[in-house]
Amino acid sequence: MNEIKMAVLGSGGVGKSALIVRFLTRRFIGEYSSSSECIYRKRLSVDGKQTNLQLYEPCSQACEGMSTVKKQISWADGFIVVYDISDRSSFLTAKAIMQLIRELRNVDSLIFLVGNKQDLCHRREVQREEAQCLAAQCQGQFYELSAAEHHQELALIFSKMVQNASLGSKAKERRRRPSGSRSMAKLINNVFGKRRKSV
Ligand SMILES: Nc1nc2c(ncn2[C@@H]2O[C@H](COP(=O)(O)OP(=O)(O)O)[C@@H](O)[C@H]2O)c(=O)[nH]1
Ligand SMILES: [Mg+2]
Repeated sequence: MNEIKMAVLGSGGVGKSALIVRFLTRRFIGEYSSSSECIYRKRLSVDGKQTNLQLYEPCSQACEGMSTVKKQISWADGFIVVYDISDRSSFLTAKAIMQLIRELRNVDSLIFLVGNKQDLCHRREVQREEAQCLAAQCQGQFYELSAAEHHQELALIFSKMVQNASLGSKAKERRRRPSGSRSMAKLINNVFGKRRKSV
């Protein structure tokens, strides 16, 4: 079974829980607990293959030290870095997180930069162009939306992330496993009737 691990990062109050809960339940509740870190799990079918998606959200308080962020960065296959378009400081935090991800991980790891709370565009403090530019600099993709109002866009972002992550892991597997050992795996598979787990 495919495993995809995503970390949803960003400063407190930008709407990380709102985005995740909206994606998982289609509902926008409005108030979310922020006192503990959470891993949400969802089983999906990606290109006909069963996939376990894990979404990690760190707690919004206290545990934002560098070593914690570094641990989260090494754990995940993909990152959704969230800021609030009506809060400039949240964009600066997102920028620091993106740069740290690129320092610690190679360009294979996926980063989606998401500007949330688009419904508050009358209080906009971050221009789209600036965010687009940051995403491009960090080889990431950029989206702007509102967890409160846009369920479909949100579902699209998550499914893109899952699809890209699963393509990425397939490519990695191909690179790791030369064709000789692939046919050996097939042989073992045929003999024992079980697929060998890739390491
Ligand atoms: N107006 C508006 N408020 C939002 C949106 N998304 C989240 N919020 C609100 O922002 C606050 C913080 O959201 P939360 O998901 O707890 O943020 P987190 O700390 O990043 O997990 C809550 O009061 C949410 O209702 C949005 O798209 N628009
Ligand atoms: Mg939260």
